[in-house]
Amino acid sequence: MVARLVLVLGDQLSEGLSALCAADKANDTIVMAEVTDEASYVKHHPKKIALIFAAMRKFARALEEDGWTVAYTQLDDTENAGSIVGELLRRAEQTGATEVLATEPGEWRLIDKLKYAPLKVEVLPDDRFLSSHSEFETWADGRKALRMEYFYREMRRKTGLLMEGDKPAGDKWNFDHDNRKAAPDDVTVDGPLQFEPDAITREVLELVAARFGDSFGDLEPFWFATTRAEALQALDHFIEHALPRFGDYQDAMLNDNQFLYHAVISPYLNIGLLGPLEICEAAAAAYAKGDAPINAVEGFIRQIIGWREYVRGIYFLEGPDYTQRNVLGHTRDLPWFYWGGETRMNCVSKAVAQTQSEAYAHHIQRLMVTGNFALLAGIDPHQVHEWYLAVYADAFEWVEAPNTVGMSQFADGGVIASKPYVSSGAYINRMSDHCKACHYSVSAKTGEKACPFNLLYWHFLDRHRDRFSGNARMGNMYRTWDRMDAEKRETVLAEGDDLLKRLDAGEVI
Ligand code: FAD
Ligand code: DLZ
Ligand code: SF4
Repeated sequence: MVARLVLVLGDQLSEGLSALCAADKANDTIVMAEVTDEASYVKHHPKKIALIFAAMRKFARALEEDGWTVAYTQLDDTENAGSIVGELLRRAEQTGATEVLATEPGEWRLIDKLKYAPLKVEVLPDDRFLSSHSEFETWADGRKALRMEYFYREMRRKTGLLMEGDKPAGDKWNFDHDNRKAAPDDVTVDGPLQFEPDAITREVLELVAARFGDSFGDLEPFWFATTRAEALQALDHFIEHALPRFGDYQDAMLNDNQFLYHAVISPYLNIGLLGPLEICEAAAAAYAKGDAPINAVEGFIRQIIGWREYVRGIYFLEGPDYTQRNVLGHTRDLPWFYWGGETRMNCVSKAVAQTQSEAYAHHIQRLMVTGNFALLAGIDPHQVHEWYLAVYADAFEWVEAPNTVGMSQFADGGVIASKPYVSSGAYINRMSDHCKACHYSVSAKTGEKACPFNLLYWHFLDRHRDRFSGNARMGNMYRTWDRMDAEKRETVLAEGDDLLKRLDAGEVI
C-alpha cells in the first residue's frame, strides 16, 4: 500500500472533511502546519491567527485521540519549512509518502501552489457547502444576471428548510422588508458566549504575541471558541437568546453595543468547527417550536444558505483575477484611520475600534460604514480587499473577496450587486445612534460641519454619472441631484474635492 499524506488546512477543521473521509487511518499520515506563508500573506489580526492556531492544535489532538497519525508542525519548530508545500515535501521525505490527499483550499493562491507542487496531489471537492461548483455553474449558465434571491430559492427547495410542501413557510420567500428596524434603546442579550482560554490557547497567545504582536488588532482579551464543542455551545446560546430578535435589528448599529443580535459564528463556520446545515436546522427548529419568528429565522437562514453559498459560487465562477478588478478605476490609498488612526467620523471610528478589539464587525458596519466610505472616497479596491482579508477573524478569500470587491466596492462591474451600495449619512443616522455623538452634523449638506458621507455621496454619483445614470435603480438619486440648485451642486462638489485633497494629505477627517 502506498503511504500517503493527508493535508488538513487551518480552515478545514471538520471531522467530515473530504480528505479525511477518503483517507486510511491505519496507513496515512495527516499533515497540519502552522506556517509563516499562511500567517503573513496579509497582516492578519492577531486574534484571527490565535483562533486558527489554537483550533488547529486542538483538532490535531482530537484526531490523534481518534487513532490517526498526525504530523503537526508548530510555527516556532526549528524544522518548519515555512509554507504548506514545503511542509508536505518535508513530511514526504520523512515518511516515504509519495502521494498527498487534499481538500480543495478556499483560495486560488493555495490551489495553484498545490497544483504546481512537485508531488502527486489529489484534490477532492470541499463538500462542506450545499452547492458544488458544478451545481452553481449550472444555475448560473445562461442567466443574464446572477441575483442571489433566485439562487437562494433553489437552496431552500434543495434543503427543504422553511418549506411547507413546495411553498415557503409564511407564504413568502423573503422577509427582508420586516428586518430594517432602527437601533433599539435596550438590547436584551449580552452578546456572544465567551470562553476562557485553556492551557493550549494560552500557549498560542504567547506565540502570537511574540510573533505578530505589532500587527493591527488586540490579541487579548481572547474569548473565541476553539473546539467544535465550544462552537456548538456558542450556537445554542445564539439560538436561544439572540435569534428571536435577529431579524428586527439585523441592520442596526449602536455606539455601546458591538454585537446586538448577531450570531458571531462566522469564524467557527468558516474554519469548519460548525457546518452550515446544522446551524440552519437549529434555527428552523426554533421557528417550528414557536421560539423565534419567521422574519428572524428566514433572514438568518438566507444569510447562510443564500448569501454565503452564493458568494462562494461567484468566487470560483469568476476565477483568479477577481481580486484585481477595478471597473470604477479607483486609485486612492486606504486612509490611515482604517488602521486605527484618528478620524472625527464617529461611525467609522466606532466600526474600526471594534474591528481592532474584536476582529469582528457585523454586516452593516462592513457594508454601509467602512465599505461605503471607501467606495464614496474612491479607494483602490485591492487595498480595501486586503484590509478586509486581514482584519476579520472570519476572513478567507472565497467569502471575503466577493463581499468586498463585488458587493461593497462594485469593482466587478455589477456581477454581484445590481447597483453600488452607497448612501449619505441619512442611512447611518436612521440605523444607529452614531450621528448624535459625532463631530459632524448629519443634517448639514455643506459647510465645515457637513457629514463627509453627505458630500462624497453626491461627489460619487456625479463623477460616475456616465456609468450609473442609466441604471433604473439609481434614477431617483440622479433626479434629486439634478433638481438641486446649480450653485449648491457646485459647492457640494468643491467641498467634496477639498475633503478628498485633505484625505490625501493625511489630515484628520
Ligand atoms: P450574522 O449577521 O449573525 O449572520 C449569520 C451568518 O450568515 C454569518 O455567520 C455568515 O456565515 C453568514 N453571512 C451573513 N452575511 C453573509 C455574506 N454577505 N456573505 C457570506 N456569509 C454571510 N463574511 C465572512 O464570513 N467572511 C468575510 O471575510 C466577510 N467579509 C465581508 C466583507 C464585506 C465588505 C462585507 C460587506 C461583508 C463581509 N462578510 C464576510 C459578510 C458578513 O459581514 C459576515 O458574514 C457577518 O458579519 C458575520 O457575522 P455574524 O456571524 O455575526 O453574522
Ligand atoms: C489563515 C491561516 C493562517 C493565519 N495560518 C494558517 C496556517 O498556519 N496553516 C494553515 O494550514 N492554514 C492557515 N490559515 C488558513 C489558510 O490561509 C487557508 O486555508 C487558505 O487561505 C484557504 O482558505
Ligand atoms: Fe458618520 Fe456622518 Fe453620522 Fe458622523 S454624521 S456618524 S460621519 S454618518
